[in-house]
Amino acid sequence: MTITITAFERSPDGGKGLARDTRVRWALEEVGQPYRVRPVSFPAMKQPAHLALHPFGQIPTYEDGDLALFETGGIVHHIAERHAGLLPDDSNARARAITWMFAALNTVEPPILELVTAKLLEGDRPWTRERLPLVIDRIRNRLQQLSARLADADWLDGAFSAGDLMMVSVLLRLKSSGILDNYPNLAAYLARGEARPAYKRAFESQLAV
Ligand SMILES: N[C@@H](CCC(=O)N[C@@H](CS)C(=O)NCC(=O)O)C(=O)O
Repeated sequence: MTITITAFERSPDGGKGLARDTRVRWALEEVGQPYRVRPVSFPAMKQPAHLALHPFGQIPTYEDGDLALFETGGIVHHIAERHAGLLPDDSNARARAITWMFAALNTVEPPILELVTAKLLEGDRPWTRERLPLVIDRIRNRLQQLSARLADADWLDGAFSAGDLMMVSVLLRLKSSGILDNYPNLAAYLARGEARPAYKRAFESQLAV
């Protein structure tokens, strides 16, 4: 049974790899699992057939035989539990790696998404000029803390894990903003993630679509 994921038929980022199917592709590439991609259009995402897979009408989804999943946290965690390569064997180290996945999605990604909303969806609102510095401050606060924890380590907790995959995926959204320039260890961390052969394969495959 081949794993099938969904992705944008036409990604709004024009192939920069910021759509969230990239992190699922990356996880599958890291563990060496082949997969198929079913592209979906924006209207199709809101139709019953796709809503049956994803209650919020979004991508990506993941199908493997009888199992259908949505939410990248759940999908990447499932891939990491089912295949070797993304979670350590030691149970405490494994729990910490999973904690970093949650930290990426629940603590670091929300302020970064606020910036995306402020710039792309609310850029023309009169209050955006005042709001933007507050949003950027919240991001800087999180980056400062993350940078302090990472220090001069390569990865967040020993070897590369699903926690790093998720954290790098979340930080990628800041790449063009210049905000990471103040945190050289985070910029280097991002570059290390992007340099992984599995990430490169994931990036190239989403770009091809
Ligand atoms: N929390 C969800 C977010 C999914 C999400 O926001 N997907 C975006 C693409 S990256 C999407 O489908 N946007 C279109 C829409 O919401 O209509 C996850 O991590 O899977």
